[in-house]
Amino acid sequence: MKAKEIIKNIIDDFDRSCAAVTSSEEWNEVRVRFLGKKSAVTALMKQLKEASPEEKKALGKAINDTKAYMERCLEEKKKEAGRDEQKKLPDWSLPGRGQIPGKVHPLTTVRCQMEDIFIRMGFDIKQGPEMETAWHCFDALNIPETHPSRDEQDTFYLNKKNMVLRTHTSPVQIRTMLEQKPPIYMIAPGRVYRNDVLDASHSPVFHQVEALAVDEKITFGDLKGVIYAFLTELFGPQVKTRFDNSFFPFTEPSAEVYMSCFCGGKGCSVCKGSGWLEIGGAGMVDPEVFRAVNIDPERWSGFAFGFGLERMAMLMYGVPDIRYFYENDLRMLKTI
Ligand code: 2NM
Repeated sequence: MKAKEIIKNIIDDFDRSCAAVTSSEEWNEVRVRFLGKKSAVTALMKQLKEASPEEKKALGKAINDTKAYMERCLEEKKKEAGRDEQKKLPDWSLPGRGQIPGKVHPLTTVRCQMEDIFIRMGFDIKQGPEMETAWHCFDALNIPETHPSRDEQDTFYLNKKNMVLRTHTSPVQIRTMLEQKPPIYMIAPGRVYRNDVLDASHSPVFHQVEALAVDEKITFGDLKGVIYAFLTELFGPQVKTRFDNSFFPFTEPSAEVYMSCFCGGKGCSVCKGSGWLEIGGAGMVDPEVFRAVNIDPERWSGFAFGFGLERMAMLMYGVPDIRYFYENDLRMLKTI
């Protein structure tokens, strides 16, 4: 076989082998096979010694050109492989995956807003036990032994005698009045329990925010003024308040508290056309309550009121069902 033909075969073989390279190991195999000591090109170089001077010149050039060609091809292939390998690396410039940050629960948000307003009006925030004596929860609040709220249908009684899960946060007011001398300005936000139906507006566990002010010459006008100030701070200056007569064993007189609806009083589905929303109860502390905690009702007077935290949050955010607050459904938690 003539040298020219041999070289052509070598180049054809090299081209096929080089094109098939997919890894750095294969690339190195091809390099050794075609340019190493035992390669066909090296063998041709050895034959060169036996060639005539004219042949030597032509064949030498052909061999060198072939080696140079193969080196170029291999270099090119190496760069190509480098580019491919770079493509496999992560693209650090891509934006990160979306993170869902944690969020404050809507009930906590509303409670903190309410606490903030009362703190600015000079009220302290007080807490007390959720397991209460029947005395703190009922007797001291002038709730008689026969009152329906003391029925097992409404109150969770604990195994220990005369212990209950508190049905309102008023026992915190009782404890505060037993511990502190007036003047007292305090609120008691907290969890309360009722052995009640469970539906869209009732839960056996819910939260109240109750307020108490005890001082000399506290009047019903003070009560109305504080509630008005509180509601306009919470909802805005357009809010109107209305008080309707009511009855609680622990206040006299007692009132139901209404605020103007978010529809502006025109009437909508939330206020059922009335333009008013019932949001809580209030009244002047009954002298019997003062006597139970050794405060002289001849010298001191006071007002108290209470709101349901869930009801407030439902009105503020348009939540149609109280149970949504406890299910931890992200669709609910994300939107508020
Ligand atoms: C309400 C409504 C009216 C209230 C009364 C007292 C206390 F301890 F001072 F007598 N604490 N909370 C009260 C009065 C609570 O919630 C609807």
